Amino acid sequence: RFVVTNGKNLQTGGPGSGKGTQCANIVKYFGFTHLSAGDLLRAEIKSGSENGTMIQNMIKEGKIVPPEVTVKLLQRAMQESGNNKFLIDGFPRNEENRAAFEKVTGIEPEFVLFFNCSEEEMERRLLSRNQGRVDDNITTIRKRFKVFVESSIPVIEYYDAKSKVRKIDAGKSIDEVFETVKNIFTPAN
Ligand code: UP5
Ligand code: MG
Repeated sequence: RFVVTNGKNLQTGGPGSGKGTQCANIVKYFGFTHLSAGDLLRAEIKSGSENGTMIQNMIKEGKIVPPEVTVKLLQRAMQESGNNKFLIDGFPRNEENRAAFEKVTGIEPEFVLFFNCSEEEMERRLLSRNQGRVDDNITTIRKRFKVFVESSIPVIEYYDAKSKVRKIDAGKSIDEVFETVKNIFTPAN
């Protein structure tokens, strides 16, 4: 069991592994502020920002947006939240993003949740999501999986070497996965 005090926790796991779904549950139970890097980037596109076209093109290709953009959005959202307990969802996706975030914010995560799920299951979930995301098509999904394996897994290994990773079997039902998540966040008595 792990005791959360002033948590800054990262949520990672492949595309469609259920990060957003479980973050919503964690927020309800444990009072964290949920910051999805992907949601912040999509909001930035909608806001008509000068970076919007670049971000949109990268998301369509499953590529990782440079940290100058993403870290700034996360920092602003943290400041505006008025909270000091954050769940940062879907970030950092590569070493460059991780290093930039820790340098700029001075924040190291308390722990990192890794939602482990097979590609077959993640693909099934993404193709049946139907929320009109430009990256939920089979061509982009394959690219996202490749980027996850090549760039994001090394970040998980980096945190694992620091004993910060809590690996979760995310292939089960939403409720079953949340039972595991709850145990990780509940202080031991
Ligand atoms: N679902 C969830 N859990 C389930 C379960 N246990 N059983 C059955 N179904 C389950 O879930 C996906 C779908 O599956 C939903 O329909 C859900 O109901 C169902 P969700 O919780 O949305 O999964 P999540 O892991 O959040 O999937 P998401 O697609 O959001 O993951 P990605 O990591 O691909 O997306 P994200 O928004 O983080 O990033 C998108 C893109 O933005 C990236 O590819 C990249 O181009 C860019 N990006 C950056 O460049 N930098 C960043 O730091 C972040 C993003
Ligand atoms: Mg998500």
